[in-house]
Amino acid sequence: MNKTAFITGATSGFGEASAKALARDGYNIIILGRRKDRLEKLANELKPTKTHIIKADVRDKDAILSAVEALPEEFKRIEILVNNAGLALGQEKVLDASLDDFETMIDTNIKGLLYVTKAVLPIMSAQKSGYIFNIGSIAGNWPYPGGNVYGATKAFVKQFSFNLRNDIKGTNIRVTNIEPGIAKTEFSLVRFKGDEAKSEAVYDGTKYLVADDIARIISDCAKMPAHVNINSLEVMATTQTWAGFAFER
Ligand code: NDP
Ligand code: 8X3
Repeated sequence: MNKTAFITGATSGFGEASAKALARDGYNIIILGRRKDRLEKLANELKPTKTHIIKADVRDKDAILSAVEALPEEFKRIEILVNNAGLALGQEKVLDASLDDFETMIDTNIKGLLYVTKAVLPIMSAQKSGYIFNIGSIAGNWPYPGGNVYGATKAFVKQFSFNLRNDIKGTNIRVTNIEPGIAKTEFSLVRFKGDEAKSEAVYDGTKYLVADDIARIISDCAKMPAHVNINSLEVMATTQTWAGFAFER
């Protein structure tokens, strides 16, 4: 069998939870991220599931293409790709925000996702089956102050997901853009560059989504009959709603 699921950004949050869920569903697992110690710990936890580690930065095009090229035989039949690696950096307004942060988000959330997709697509196309989950965000659907470039990268992910479907017509490959609202992972700690108080304040006093919620959605979508394609799936905590429009007075 050796049906394989490939999860990027598996060292934390949604990616780690998805790797565990898909291992429980019987897939061999490829986990990718930059933190090797966490990848090794996860591979250990996933035993007896067959797990292959790729320690790489999704921004490194050559590393991504060659790692997929060099996959061991039992991990070559990639049926699921979870394009999850990504981040927000800062929440300052454009005027005050850092260009370096903008570039890191664009390089990771857009270009990194493209590199992994381009590396894996020939495999799915040749086997005429596969399921690509792109992790977008509500930030790609709805603007909020300080969401500027992060939201724009996730809007790219959404539109790319839809356009990809047109280009792979006839291959049986499914594509779903998952668009979560606020969820407690390391996301805010990364966004606020290690400031724990600022990160905790995001989640303080409310009931947020957790990584397992997203992993469960991925696992459940993958179990839908092969003729069903969910184009996009926006999911928020029940406690999260919209704030309305602002007026300048
Ligand atoms: P975490 O910070 O907990 O996890 C992010 C993962 O991405 C880590 O495993 C990290 O691994 C990996 N990653 C980041 N940059 C790179 C890179 N350059 N190369 C390889 N891996 C990378 O956050 P989440 O689990 O919350 O985030 C996962 C995805 O979900 C992101 O795309 C995020 O934008 C999106 N999202 C998050 C929401 C939230 O509220 N939490 C809501 C909506 C969407 P490592 O550092 O080891 O490389
Ligand atoms: C993460 C959700 O609303 O913090 O993508 O941007 S939000």
